[in-house]
Amino acid sequence: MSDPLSSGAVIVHDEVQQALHDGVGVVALESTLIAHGLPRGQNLDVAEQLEKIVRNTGAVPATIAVIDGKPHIGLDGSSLARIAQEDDVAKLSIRDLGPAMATRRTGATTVASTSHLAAVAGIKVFATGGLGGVHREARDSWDESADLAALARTPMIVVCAGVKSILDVSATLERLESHGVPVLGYQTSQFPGFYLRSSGQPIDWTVSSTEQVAEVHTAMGHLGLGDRAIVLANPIAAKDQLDPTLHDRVLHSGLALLTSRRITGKDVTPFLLDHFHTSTGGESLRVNIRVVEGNAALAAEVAVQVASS
Ligand code: PSU
Ligand code: MN
Repeated sequence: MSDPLSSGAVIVHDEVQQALHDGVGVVALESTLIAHGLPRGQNLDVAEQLEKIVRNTGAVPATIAVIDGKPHIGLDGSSLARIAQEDDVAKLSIRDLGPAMATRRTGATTVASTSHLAAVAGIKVFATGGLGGVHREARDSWDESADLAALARTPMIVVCAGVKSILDVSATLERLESHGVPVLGYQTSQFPGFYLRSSGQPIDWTVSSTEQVAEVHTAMGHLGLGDRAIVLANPIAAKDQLDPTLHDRVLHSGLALLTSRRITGKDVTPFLLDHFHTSTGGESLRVNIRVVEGNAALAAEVAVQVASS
Protein backbone atom coordinates (compact mmCIF):
# COMPACT_ATOMS: atom_id res chain seq x y z
CA MET A 1 0.00 0.00 0.00
CA SER A 2 1.45 3.39 -0.91
CA ASP A 3 1.22 5.72 2.07
CA PRO A 4 -2.27 7.26 1.84
CA LEU A 5 -1.22 10.28 3.88
CA SER A 6 1.91 11.32 2.01
CA SER A 7 0.32 10.51 -1.35
CA GLY A 8 -2.45 13.00 -0.57
CA ALA A 9 -5.13 10.33 -1.07
CA VAL A 10 -6.47 11.23 2.36
CA ILE A 11 -6.66 14.78 3.69
CA VAL A 12 -6.01 15.13 7.41
CA HIS A 13 -7.20 18.39 8.94
CA ASP A 14 -4.30 20.46 10.37
CA GLU A 15 -5.64 20.36 13.91
CA VAL A 16 -5.99 16.57 13.77
CA GLN A 17 -2.53 16.16 12.31
CA GLN A 18 -1.09 18.32 15.07
CA ALA A 19 -2.92 16.36 17.77
CA LEU A 20 -1.71 13.02 16.41
CA HIS A 21 1.83 14.38 16.21
CA ASP A 22 1.66 15.69 19.80
CA GLY A 23 0.11 12.50 21.17
CA VAL A 24 -3.13 14.24 22.14
CA GLY A 25 -6.27 12.05 22.14
CA VAL A 26 -8.25 12.14 18.90
CA VAL A 27 -11.80 10.84 18.43
CA ALA A 28 -13.07 9.91 14.97
CA LEU A 29 -16.75 10.73 14.41
CA GLU A 30 -18.98 9.12 11.83
CA SER A 31 -20.88 11.05 9.16
CA THR A 32 -23.57 8.59 7.99
CA LEU A 33 -25.40 9.08 11.26
CA ILE A 34 -25.41 12.82 10.47
CA ALA A 35 -26.40 12.61 6.79
CA HIS A 36 -28.73 9.62 6.85
CA GLY A 37 -29.50 8.83 10.48
CA LEU A 38 -30.81 12.17 11.75
CA PRO A 39 -33.34 14.52 10.16
CA ARG A 40 -32.43 17.73 8.38
CA GLY A 41 -32.78 20.79 10.53
CA GLN A 42 -31.22 19.13 13.54
CA ASN A 43 -28.38 17.07 12.13
CA LEU A 44 -25.88 19.90 11.71
CA ASP A 45 -26.45 21.07 15.29
CA VAL A 46 -25.82 17.53 16.53
CA ALA A 47 -22.67 17.18 14.43
CA GLU A 48 -21.32 20.41 15.90
CA GLN A 49 -22.36 19.46 19.40
CA LEU A 50 -20.52 16.12 19.16
CA GLU A 51 -17.32 17.93 18.22
CA LYS A 52 -17.80 20.30 21.13
CA ILE A 53 -18.30 17.46 23.59
CA VAL A 54 -15.06 15.83 22.45
CA ARG A 55 -13.16 19.11 22.84
CA ASN A 56 -14.59 19.73 26.31
CA THR A 57 -13.03 16.46 27.43
CA GLY A 58 -9.61 17.46 26.15
CA ALA A 59 -9.53 15.46 22.92
CA VAL A 60 -9.66 16.57 19.29
CA PRO A 61 -12.63 15.55 17.09
CA ALA A 62 -12.15 14.25 13.56
CA THR A 63 -15.43 13.91 11.70
CA ILE A 64 -14.80 11.77 8.64
CA ALA A 65 -16.44 11.99 5.20
CA VAL A 66 -15.60 12.02 1.50
CA ILE A 67 -15.77 15.51 -0.04
CA ASP A 68 -15.64 15.79 -3.84
CA GLY A 69 -13.88 12.44 -4.02
CA LYS A 70 -11.35 13.10 -1.25
CA PRO A 71 -11.56 11.32 2.12
CA HIS A 72 -11.26 13.96 4.84
CA ILE A 73 -10.15 13.18 8.39
CA GLY A 74 -11.59 16.17 10.22
CA LEU A 75 -13.99 18.54 8.46
CA ASP A 76 -14.07 22.32 8.43
CA GLY A 77 -17.40 24.07 9.04
CA SER A 78 -18.41 24.28 5.40
CA SER A 79 -17.71 20.60 4.67
CA LEU A 80 -19.64 19.59 7.78
CA ALA A 81 -22.57 21.69 6.56
CA ARG A 82 -22.42 20.06 3.12
CA ILE A 83 -22.60 16.58 4.63
CA ALA A 84 -25.54 17.60 6.81
CA GLN A 85 -27.48 19.61 4.23
CA GLU A 86 -26.72 18.69 0.62
CA ASP A 87 -29.19 16.51 -1.24
CA ASP A 88 -26.84 14.20 -3.04
CA VAL A 89 -24.70 12.91 -0.16
CA ALA A 90 -24.03 9.20 -0.79
CA LYS A 91 -23.90 6.59 1.95
CA LEU A 92 -20.42 5.13 1.60
CA SER A 93 -19.51 1.82 3.16
CA ILE A 94 -16.05 0.34 2.79
CA ARG A 95 -16.50 -0.96 -0.77
CA ASP A 96 -17.81 2.40 -1.96
CA LEU A 97 -14.68 4.39 -1.05
CA GLY A 98 -12.69 3.59 -4.20
CA PRO A 99 -15.53 4.28 -6.65
CA ALA A 100 -16.52 7.45 -4.77
CA MET A 101 -12.97 8.76 -5.05
CA ALA A 102 -12.72 7.93 -8.74
CA THR A 103 -16.03 9.64 -9.55
CA ARG A 104 -15.38 12.66 -7.24
CA ARG A 105 -18.48 12.00 -5.17
CA THR A 106 -19.37 13.53 -1.83
CA GLY A 107 -20.55 11.05 0.73
CA ALA A 108 -20.96 10.17 4.37
CA THR A 109 -19.02 7.23 5.79
CA THR A 110 -20.42 4.32 7.78
CA VAL A 111 -18.85 2.59 10.77
CA ALA A 112 -16.89 0.34 8.38
CA SER A 113 -15.48 3.10 6.20
CA THR A 114 -15.05 5.66 8.99
CA SER A 115 -13.05 3.27 11.13
CA HIS A 116 -10.93 2.23 8.15
CA LEU A 117 -10.10 5.84 7.26
CA ALA A 118 -9.50 6.73 10.91
CA ALA A 119 -7.06 3.83 11.27
CA VAL A 120 -5.23 4.93 8.11
CA ALA A 121 -4.71 8.32 9.77
CA GLY A 122 -3.45 6.75 13.01
CA ILE A 123 -6.55 7.44 15.12
CA LYS A 124 -7.32 4.84 17.79
CA VAL A 125 -10.78 5.73 19.09
CA PHE A 126 -14.06 6.23 17.24
CA ALA A 127 -17.53 7.23 18.46
CA THR A 128 -20.73 6.30 16.68
CA GLY A 129 -24.37 5.66 17.58
CA GLY A 130 -25.19 2.08 16.76
CA LEU A 131 -23.20 -0.45 14.76
CA GLY A 132 -24.56 -2.00 11.62
CA GLY A 133 -25.19 -5.72 12.06
CA VAL A 134 -27.13 -8.74 10.94
CA HIS A 135 -30.58 -7.86 9.66
CA ARG A 136 -33.65 -9.84 10.59
CA GLU A 137 -34.44 -12.13 7.63
CA ALA A 138 -30.70 -12.33 6.91
CA ARG A 139 -31.06 -16.05 6.31
CA ASP A 140 -32.94 -15.16 3.12
CA SER A 141 -31.52 -11.75 2.27
CA TRP A 142 -27.87 -12.28 3.33
CA ASP A 143 -28.05 -8.70 4.60
CA GLU A 144 -25.25 -8.37 7.09
CA SER A 145 -23.57 -4.98 7.42
CA ALA A 146 -20.01 -4.69 6.15
CA ASP A 147 -19.36 -3.05 9.53
CA LEU A 148 -18.85 -6.46 11.12
CA ALA A 149 -16.18 -7.74 8.73
CA ALA A 150 -14.48 -4.33 8.86
CA LEU A 151 -14.31 -4.47 12.66
CA ALA A 152 -12.44 -7.78 12.35
CA ARG A 153 -9.57 -6.15 10.46
CA THR A 154 -9.50 -2.57 11.70
CA PRO A 155 -7.54 -1.56 14.80
CA MET A 156 -9.99 0.78 16.52
CA ILE A 157 -11.78 1.21 19.82
CA VAL A 158 -15.37 1.72 18.67
CA VAL A 159 -17.70 3.31 21.22
CA CYS A 160 -21.35 2.56 20.42
CA ALA A 161 -24.68 1.91 22.14
CA GLY A 162 -24.91 -1.60 20.73
CA VAL A 163 -27.15 -2.02 17.71
CA LYS A 164 -30.71 -0.97 17.10
CA SER A 165 -33.42 -3.54 17.66
CA ILE A 166 -34.30 -3.18 13.97
CA LEU A 167 -31.49 -5.72 13.57
CA ASP A 168 -31.16 -9.30 14.77
CA VAL A 169 -29.23 -8.51 17.93
CA SER A 170 -28.23 -12.02 18.97
CA ALA A 171 -27.09 -12.93 15.44
CA THR A 172 -25.01 -9.74 15.38
CA LEU A 173 -23.33 -10.73 18.64
CA GLU A 174 -22.66 -14.20 17.24
CA ARG A 175 -21.02 -12.74 14.16
CA LEU A 176 -18.82 -10.47 16.27
CA GLU A 177 -17.72 -13.59 18.11
CA SER A 178 -16.99 -15.41 14.81
CA HIS A 179 -14.87 -12.45 13.75
CA GLY A 180 -12.92 -12.49 17.01
CA VAL A 181 -13.98 -8.97 17.98
CA PRO A 182 -14.23 -8.39 21.74
CA VAL A 183 -17.34 -6.67 23.08
CA LEU A 184 -16.89 -4.82 26.37
CA GLY A 185 -19.87 -3.56 28.32
CA TYR A 186 -19.08 -0.20 29.86
CA GLN A 187 -20.30 -0.59 33.44
CA THR A 188 -22.90 -3.09 32.24
CA SER A 189 -23.13 -6.84 31.63
CA GLN A 190 -25.94 -6.42 29.09
CA PHE A 191 -25.51 -5.52 25.44
CA PRO A 192 -27.21 -2.13 25.04
CA GLY A 193 -30.26 -1.83 22.79
CA PHE A 194 -29.51 1.66 21.48
CA TYR A 195 -32.84 3.33 22.39
CA LEU A 196 -33.07 1.00 25.37
CA ARG A 197 -30.52 0.53 28.10
CA SER A 198 -30.43 -3.21 27.48
CA SER A 199 -31.15 -5.34 24.42
CA GLY A 200 -31.83 -8.28 26.74
CA GLN A 201 -28.67 -10.01 25.50
CA PRO A 202 -25.89 -10.64 28.01
CA ILE A 203 -22.25 -10.00 27.13
CA ASP A 204 -19.21 -11.70 28.60
CA TRP A 205 -17.02 -8.77 29.60
CA THR A 206 -17.69 -5.72 31.68
CA VAL A 207 -15.21 -2.89 32.16
CA SER A 208 -15.63 -0.46 34.99
CA SER A 209 -13.38 2.40 33.87
CA THR A 210 -11.60 3.95 30.91
CA GLU A 211 -8.34 2.76 32.49
CA GLN A 212 -9.56 -0.80 32.03
CA VAL A 213 -10.43 -0.12 28.41
CA ALA A 214 -6.87 1.09 27.83
CA GLU A 215 -5.56 -2.04 29.57
CA VAL A 216 -7.57 -4.29 27.27
CA HIS A 217 -6.18 -2.35 24.31
CA THR A 218 -2.61 -2.72 25.56
CA ALA A 219 -3.01 -6.41 26.37
CA MET A 220 -4.38 -7.18 22.92
CA GLY A 221 -1.51 -5.26 21.34
CA HIS A 222 1.00 -7.39 23.24
CA LEU A 223 -0.57 -10.55 21.85
CA GLY A 224 -0.70 -9.48 18.22
CA LEU A 225 -4.46 -8.95 18.52
CA GLY A 226 -4.19 -5.24 17.89
CA ASP A 227 -5.24 -5.77 14.28
CA ARG A 228 -8.95 -5.69 15.08
CA ALA A 229 -11.52 -3.50 16.75
CA ILE A 230 -12.64 -3.45 20.34
CA VAL A 231 -16.35 -2.71 20.68
CA LEU A 232 -17.03 -0.62 23.78
CA ALA A 233 -20.77 -0.86 24.38
CA ASN A 234 -22.06 2.17 26.26
CA PRO A 235 -25.71 2.07 27.32
CA ILE A 236 -27.96 5.09 27.64
CA ALA A 237 -28.88 6.08 31.20
CA ALA A 238 -32.08 4.37 32.39
CA LYS A 239 -33.84 7.71 32.88
CA ASP A 240 -33.15 8.71 29.26
CA GLN A 241 -34.19 5.54 27.46
CA LEU A 242 -37.19 5.28 25.12
CA ASP A 243 -40.38 3.96 26.69
CA PRO A 244 -40.09 0.19 26.00
CA THR A 245 -43.79 -0.19 25.09
CA LEU A 246 -43.59 2.61 22.55
CA HIS A 247 -40.34 1.13 21.27
CA ASP A 248 -41.88 -2.29 20.64
CA ARG A 249 -44.96 -0.88 18.93
CA VAL A 250 -42.97 1.30 16.51
CA LEU A 251 -40.53 -1.51 15.79
CA HIS A 252 -43.32 -3.83 14.72
CA SER A 253 -45.02 -1.27 12.47
CA GLY A 254 -41.67 -0.37 10.87
CA LEU A 255 -40.82 -3.97 10.10
CA ALA A 256 -44.24 -4.46 8.50
CA LEU A 257 -43.71 -1.41 6.26
CA LEU A 258 -40.37 -2.78 5.07
CA THR A 259 -42.14 -5.82 3.71
CA SER A 260 -45.12 -4.04 2.21
CA ARG A 261 -42.97 -1.39 0.51
CA ARG A 262 -40.28 -3.89 -0.52
CA ILE A 263 -37.46 -1.84 0.98
CA THR A 264 -34.15 -3.68 0.92
CA GLY A 265 -30.38 -3.29 1.00
CA LYS A 266 -28.73 -0.16 2.27
CA ASP A 267 -32.05 1.72 2.34
CA VAL A 268 -33.34 -0.44 5.20
CA THR A 269 -31.49 1.31 8.04
CA PRO A 270 -32.28 4.93 7.03
CA PHE A 271 -35.94 4.00 6.39
CA LEU A 272 -36.42 2.41 9.81
CA LEU A 273 -34.64 5.25 11.57
CA ASP A 274 -36.93 7.76 9.88
CA HIS A 275 -39.97 5.65 10.77
CA PHE A 276 -38.91 5.67 14.42
CA HIS A 277 -38.42 9.42 14.41
CA THR A 278 -41.81 10.19 12.85
CA SER A 279 -43.80 7.52 14.73
CA THR A 280 -42.56 8.43 18.19
CA GLY A 281 -43.30 12.12 17.70
CA GLY A 282 -39.63 13.01 18.02
CA GLU A 283 -39.08 11.03 21.22
CA SER A 284 -36.73 8.54 19.55
CA LEU A 285 -34.82 11.46 18.08
CA ARG A 286 -34.28 12.91 21.53
CA VAL A 287 -32.98 9.52 22.70
CA ASN A 288 -30.84 9.10 19.58
CA ILE A 289 -29.15 12.44 20.21
CA ARG A 290 -28.55 11.55 23.87
CA VAL A 291 -27.00 8.25 22.78
CA VAL A 292 -24.50 9.77 20.37
CA GLU A 293 -23.61 12.55 22.79
CA GLY A 294 -22.93 10.02 25.53
CA ASN A 295 -20.77 7.97 23.19
CA ALA A 296 -18.76 11.00 22.08
CA ALA A 297 -18.11 11.91 25.72
CA LEU A 298 -16.97 8.40 26.66
CA ALA A 299 -14.86 8.07 23.50
CA ALA A 300 -13.10 11.33 24.37
CA GLU A 301 -12.30 10.05 27.86
CA VAL A 302 -10.99 6.81 26.37
CA ALA A 303 -8.91 8.71 23.79
CA VAL A 304 -7.30 10.81 26.50
CA GLN A 305 -6.61 7.67 28.54
CA VAL A 306 -5.16 5.71 25.62
CA ALA A 307 -2.99 8.67 24.57
CA SER A 308 -1.46 8.80 28.06
CA SER A 309 -0.93 5.05 28.57
N1 PSU B 1 -27.28 2.33 13.08
C1 PSU B 1 -27.84 3.42 13.60
N2 PSU B 1 -27.72 4.63 12.98
C2 PSU B 1 -27.00 4.74 11.82
C3 PSU B 1 -26.37 3.58 11.30
C4 PSU B 1 -26.54 2.40 11.95
O1 PSU B 1 -28.46 3.33 14.64
O2 PSU B 1 -26.92 5.85 11.26
C5 PSU B 1 -25.51 3.70 10.07
C6 PSU B 1 -24.03 3.57 10.46
O3 PSU B 1 -23.29 4.43 9.64
C7 PSU B 1 -23.71 2.13 10.15
C8 PSU B 1 -24.55 1.93 8.90
O4 PSU B 1 -22.34 1.90 9.89
O5 PSU B 1 -25.77 2.61 9.19
C9 PSU B 1 -24.80 0.49 8.59
O6 PSU B 1 -25.47 0.42 7.36
P1 PSU B 1 -25.54 -0.96 6.56
O7 PSU B 1 -26.42 -1.84 7.38
O8 PSU B 1 -26.15 -0.59 5.26
O9 PSU B 1 -24.13 -1.45 6.46
MN1 MN C 1 -26.88 -4.10 4.28
